[in-house]
Amino acid sequence: MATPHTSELDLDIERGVALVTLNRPHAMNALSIQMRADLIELATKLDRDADVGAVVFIGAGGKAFCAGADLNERGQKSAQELYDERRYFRSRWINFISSMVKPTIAAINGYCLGGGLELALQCDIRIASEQATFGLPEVTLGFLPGAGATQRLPRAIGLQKAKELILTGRRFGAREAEELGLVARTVPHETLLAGATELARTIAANPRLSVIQAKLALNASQETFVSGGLQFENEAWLSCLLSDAWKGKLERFAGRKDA
Ligand code: DAK
Repeated sequence: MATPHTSELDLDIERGVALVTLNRPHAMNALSIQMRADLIELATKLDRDADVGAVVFIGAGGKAFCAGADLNERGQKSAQELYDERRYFRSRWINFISSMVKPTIAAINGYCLGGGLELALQCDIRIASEQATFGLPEVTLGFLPGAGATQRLPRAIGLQKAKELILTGRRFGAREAEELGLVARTVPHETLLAGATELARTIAANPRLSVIQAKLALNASQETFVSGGLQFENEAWLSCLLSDAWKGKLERFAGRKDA
């Protein structure tokens, strides 16, 4: 049973895993301005919460992960209002999940469109229900994906495929998403939440520092030359050496051999 956190988000924290549910099923969990503000605030809070080792994002209602921007809300605003809103939100929204140090998983349980897919692209790992449908329809609406997809999608699936998907705006299913490498795996609809939670638990059970440092080193691989990334990897490795987390693990392993 989901626990309300705000009027449009649920939050449940159990055994090191925070489950964040986008809760606007009447609107296919489309991103209202309020929900976006709440998500930004919550991400910061969860990143600082010592009880949280990994975060799973999912949509309420079983039909949609998130159908993108709330088009009804946007349609009622003037260009000036949209301009002001974007000026405020863009820098906060564009990296609010990707800048988290805790690992994040998008459990994509249905429609994952536009800004919804851009939100999922900020997550470290995406798992999809077989019923999931993806798409970046912005160009068909007279815009372009403006919350990161033009940069993150090519890195995830390659430039040519990203161009095909963004320039046509076509929808595609979970199998294709898996073949493209956009999702790590596709699972039966009814097992999605359990699968994503189990994955998050496995990650959260590992020593916190090594998980965080590994994530940051992996992120660096996408943003620097190899030589810079290898340097970053070395610094990340050395900082793990200064923690005690590894000692017990290695001693137990060595003791097993001695016994
Ligand atoms: N926003 C608001 N409400 C939405 C919604 C959305 N994005 N998507 C669905 N809903 C609402 C529907 O209006 C409907 O509400 P009621 O009529 O029941 O009150 C309810 O969810 C159920 O939707 P449907 O009856 O349409 O359900 P179906 O199963 O038939 O279809 C669907 C589901 C997700 C395929 C369909 O609803 C759909 O195509 N939704 C729109 C998806 C979409 O295009 N999302 C936008 C992605 S692009 C901007 C302009 C554009 C953008 C940003 C800014 N400016 C002008 C600044 C675009 C950004 C994007 O994210």
